Amino acid sequence: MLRTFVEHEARPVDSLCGLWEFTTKAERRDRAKLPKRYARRIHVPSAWETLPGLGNYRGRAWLRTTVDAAPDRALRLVFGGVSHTGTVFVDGRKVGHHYDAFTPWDVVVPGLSPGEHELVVEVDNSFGPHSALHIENDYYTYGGITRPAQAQYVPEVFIDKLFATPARRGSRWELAVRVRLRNWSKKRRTCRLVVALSDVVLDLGKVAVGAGRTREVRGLLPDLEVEPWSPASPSLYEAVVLLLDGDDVVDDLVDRVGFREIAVRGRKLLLNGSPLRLRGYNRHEDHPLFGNALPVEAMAHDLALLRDLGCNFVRTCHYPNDLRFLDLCAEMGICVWEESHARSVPFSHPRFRDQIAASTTEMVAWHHNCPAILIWGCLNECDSASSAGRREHARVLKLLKKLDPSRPVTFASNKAERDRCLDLVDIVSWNRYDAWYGGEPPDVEPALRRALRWLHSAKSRGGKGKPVILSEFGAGAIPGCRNPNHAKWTEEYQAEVLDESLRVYLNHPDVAGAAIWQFADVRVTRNHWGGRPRTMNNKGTVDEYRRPKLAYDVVRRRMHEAAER
Ligand code: ADA
Repeated sequence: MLRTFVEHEARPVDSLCGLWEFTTKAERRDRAKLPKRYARRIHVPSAWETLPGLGNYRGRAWLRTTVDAAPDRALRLVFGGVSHTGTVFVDGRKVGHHYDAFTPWDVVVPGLSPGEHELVVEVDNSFGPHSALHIENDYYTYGGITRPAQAQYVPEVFIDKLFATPARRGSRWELAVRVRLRNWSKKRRTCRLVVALSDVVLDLGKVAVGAGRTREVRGLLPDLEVEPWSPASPSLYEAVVLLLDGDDVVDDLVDRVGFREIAVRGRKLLLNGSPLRLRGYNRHEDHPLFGNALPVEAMAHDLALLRDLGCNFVRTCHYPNDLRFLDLCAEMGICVWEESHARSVPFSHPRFRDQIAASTTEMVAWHHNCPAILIWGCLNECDSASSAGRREHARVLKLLKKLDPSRPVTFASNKAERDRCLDLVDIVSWNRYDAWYGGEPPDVEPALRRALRWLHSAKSRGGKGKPVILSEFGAGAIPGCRNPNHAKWTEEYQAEVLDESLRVYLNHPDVAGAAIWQFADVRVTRNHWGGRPRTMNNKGTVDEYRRPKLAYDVVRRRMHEAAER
């Protein structure tokens, strides 16, 4: 399942999860377009680095299975995530291609004869001129079909997406809906469209969609008496979209919505009209046993630890996350800042503009309805200090606003007083390491005071009066490295840094949110910064296997104290 709940009752769906045949380029002897022999088997989803001997494999590989086609319906292949480039072949014919590990994508294949067909996915995780976003970095780009995949069987006109946006109207709510329909056939087709939420039904009437075209239909479900969504009470409702031919349901889509409104008022964030303070972590999708292909049980375990730590907030640094993780956040009342894929990437890369636009567009298209996502982010620690960099920030932030005007936007900046983009955002977000890359714990408070004084002056060029999130802060601790003198890299020093940072950030009236860098230790690429200790980013409060460091109890105490205030 791509989600934690069933999305289709009427549309037939087959899971593509399980063992596929697998071979890497290094293992191939033939020169054909597709391999003639597959050396071994691999599980979908998984990262190939978890297979013996492939721990460092970077390059191309092929995965093969079979898939059924159905009469009168097209095969729609949906991939939750392929890391990082996937090219799809059915019976040897190329039918689809997608770049970026972190967004879902689909391929519609009409005209297949009913019965079994060969499905091959060529996967590439190499770096180079074809890849602007996956580069040597402070996290690892794994290889493989790393999120669940599905075969769906869709009629000529099918429901592609639902975009649902709740709004408060006094004590009642309304839900604006936009349904995207696609027609893969060579003829114009008409069908009836209905949207339902609990017992409220909105009949959108007959809709015609031209041959090979996409069409969007809008409607409003007014005056709804519903329980709002909040971290304390994460109520969810099923929105059901139906396509009818006469009385027959020919296609459907179920998504979940939560009724909540996030707003910026002065220096505060408001959730459903009340001030909200975000307390939590930056979390990478990374685990030594699974790479970036965490099973849902491991995701739920991470969230259980975050809850135990007293958190209400996760930042999905530095890319869109697995839909199932977002579903769990919605169910557990964990607020999310989700950002499109980019960490300190150079804007000069020839593919930067089209790849960042695709990551941003696909993120909003597939994740729009998740009520837990309160903030859209982008461009972590990119060049926000020059006029050329400002142009790129303006482009991506404007795109985010156009795709979804209902959520505030931000980016995590490490440019401090040199930033030239703060007028472009709703929330000012700072990555600050005042007690790690230079400085010591007593420096945290005066550094924040100075930064806020600058921000709320004309010198910040547009940041004045906006809410602030401390989007990263922390210190590295090599697990088990202990030293009574609190030397750098010890668990003691990390605990001290986090204790002081949380004391300052969680108590300051002008700080609307704080996200520790980071939840767990993660693998980084070998050449990042010439190599980090253990080839890991060691700033986790838990290690890569989720074993707590000394800081765990310190964070837990500070977060719970703040929650009770
Ligand atoms: C940056 C960056 C993170 C990580 C962190 C660190 O702020 O956004 O991805 O690299 O610093 O550990 O230095």
